[in-house]
Amino acid sequence: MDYKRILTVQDISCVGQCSLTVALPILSAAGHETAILPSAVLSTHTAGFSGYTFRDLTEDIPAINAHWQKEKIGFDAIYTGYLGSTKQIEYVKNMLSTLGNKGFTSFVDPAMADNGKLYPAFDMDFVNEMKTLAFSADIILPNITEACMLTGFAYKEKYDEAYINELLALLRAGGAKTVILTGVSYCEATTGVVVLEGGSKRYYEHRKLPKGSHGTGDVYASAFVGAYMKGKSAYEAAGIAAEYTVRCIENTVDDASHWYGVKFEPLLGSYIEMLK
Ligand code: PXL
Repeated sequence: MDYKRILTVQDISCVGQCSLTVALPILSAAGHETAILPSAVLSTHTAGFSGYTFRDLTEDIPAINAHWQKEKIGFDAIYTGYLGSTKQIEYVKNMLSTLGNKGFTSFVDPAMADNGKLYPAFDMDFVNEMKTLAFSADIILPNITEACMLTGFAYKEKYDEAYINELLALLRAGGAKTVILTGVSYCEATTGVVVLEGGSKRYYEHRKLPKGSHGTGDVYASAFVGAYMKGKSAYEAAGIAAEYTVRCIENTVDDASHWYGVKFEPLLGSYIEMLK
């Protein structure tokens, strides 16, 4: 009954524990049939490695979409992450409108920026096209930097609740439906996630570790999608994903050689337990 077919569209960073190498195992662990569409193939992710290869798969997408339509393959959800090009965003929007089963849910993680900066591969054309994808989705999962880029709001490292409320209002004015705003911290010891759904806004607060890790946005979004598609509410899914992500970071922080991602695999059992 709750066996869903989910398509996730994001890159394969062959090494680096992000995007598809994270989303596929987490969604599968949640018990979903997981189809993948690689947006690009990179030798590693782009945050901290240099000289990585990048093969853009944009031009493969229309034929893949056409084949799936011919075969009448549909999805209960499509979850998009790091995309390879501005043109690709347009193709992905088309997939959202052609490949959904009845009751379909679209999730967009506008994975393009963090800590006030765009990732190296992207420019403002990409941001502008991402706005149209994000504002058409049922659920978006931006961090504060991405939310600022989607709305043109000034990014601030230090902020208060009034700033976050203004940012949420701008997202809503842009057309956002449900918003899961990640990495919202009002004090030293904790951080959390704001869940804006319908007329309600709730904050899921959790412990903050002294050091951040790469790839946690993808672990978080994948765990959220997995839980939501198991029938959890947005707030419950936000909490499960936060708890799982924090455990993954705790499992990694002491290993200085493991700077490029989080060791999420040994904690998959605890994620499955939380979904029960
Ligand atoms: O985790 C986001 C991400 C995904 N894919 C690639 C990246 C990054 C972040 O830098 O470089 C290729």
